[in-house]
Amino acid sequence: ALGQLRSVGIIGAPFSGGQPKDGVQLGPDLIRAAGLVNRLKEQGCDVKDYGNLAFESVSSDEPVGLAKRPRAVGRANQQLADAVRRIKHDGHTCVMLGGDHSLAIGSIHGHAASGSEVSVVWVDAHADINTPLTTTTGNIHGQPMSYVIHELHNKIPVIPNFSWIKPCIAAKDIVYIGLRDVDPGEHYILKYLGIKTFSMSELDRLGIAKVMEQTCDHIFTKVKKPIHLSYDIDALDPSVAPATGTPVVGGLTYREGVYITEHICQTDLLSAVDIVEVNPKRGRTEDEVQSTVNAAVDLVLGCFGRVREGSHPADYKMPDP
Ligand code: B3U
Ligand code: MN
Ligand code: MN
Repeated sequence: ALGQLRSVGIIGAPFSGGQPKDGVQLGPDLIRAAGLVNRLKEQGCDVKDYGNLAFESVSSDEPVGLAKRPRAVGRANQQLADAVRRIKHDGHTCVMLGGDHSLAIGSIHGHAASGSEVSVVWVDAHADINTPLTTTTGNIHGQPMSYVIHELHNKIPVIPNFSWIKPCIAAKDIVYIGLRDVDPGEHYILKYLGIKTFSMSELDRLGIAKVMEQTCDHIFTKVKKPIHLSYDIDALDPSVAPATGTPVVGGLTYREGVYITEHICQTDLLSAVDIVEVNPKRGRTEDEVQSTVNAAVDLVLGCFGRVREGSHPADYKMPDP
C-alpha cells in the first residue's frame, strides 16, 4: 500500500549547545546529502525544504546553576519554535533535523503552539527529563522534557532566554520507547508523574509489535491528538548508529527502529518528527558515519509511507508483451 500523498516541511537546526561534543551541528546537512528530499519525493511526498536556521552566537553565556549555555539554548529554541509553528501553519508534517536533543524544546513548543494539544512519542536511550536542578551533567539535551511538561512547571527555576517557554504537554500524553540509561532523578520523575515507558526490558518482554500497539492504546484514550515523534538516533543500538554523542549498548535493532516509524505512520496522526543527535565526528570510520546517517534517513522515510514489503502507484500499468 502506498501512503496517501504526504506534505513534508523540513527544517534544519544545526545546533550543538545542549551538549559538549562538537559535530552534532553537522547533522542536518549530512542527512540531506544522503538524499532525504529526493527519496521522500520518490515515495510520493510533497516536500518543502525550509533550509537551516542560522543561530547567532551568544557572547557571554555562563552556567545558571548547573545548566550550561542556557542563553544560547533558549535563543536557538525560540527561533526553532517560530519556524516549526510556521511550517505547521503551512500545512506540512514538520521534520526537524538536529542538532542535539535540547532542540525538542522548541520543536514541541512550536508544534503545540500551532494548534491543538499534541501527544509525544519519545524514542531514546535516555529520558531527557532532568530538571535544571536534578541534572548532574548540566547538559540541557538531558532536560528538554522537563520544560514542556505541565506537571513539572513548578520545579523549573527562572533561566535567561527561557521565559518564552510555556509548558504544553500533559504527562499522560507521553510515551517513552528504548530507555536504558536513566538517572535516579529522572526515574523518580517518570514514576511520580506516572509516565508510560517502554524500556529495553519491556521491549524484550513484549516485542516491538506489542510495544507499538500499547503505545497507541495509551495515547489514543479519549481524543486522538496529533503525534510528535521525537527520535534520538542513540535509541538505536551503537552497532547500527555509532556516530552519536552518547551511545549506549543494548539498543533497538535497525528493524525495531524502523518498525516504530512504520507503525506511527499508519496512525495517520503523525504531525511532527525530530531526528537528533547524529554526530559525524563521533564515528570512528566513514562506514560508521554512513551507517548512522542511512539509519536516520530510513527512519524519516518510514515516517512517510515507506513499507518494507514494497509498494506500487495506484495507476501502475502492467506491461503487456
Ligand atoms: N541523563 C544524562 C545523560 C544524557 C542524557 N541525554 C544524553 N545523555 N544524550 C544527562 O546528561 O542528563
Ligand atoms: Mn535524547
Ligand atoms: Mn539519547
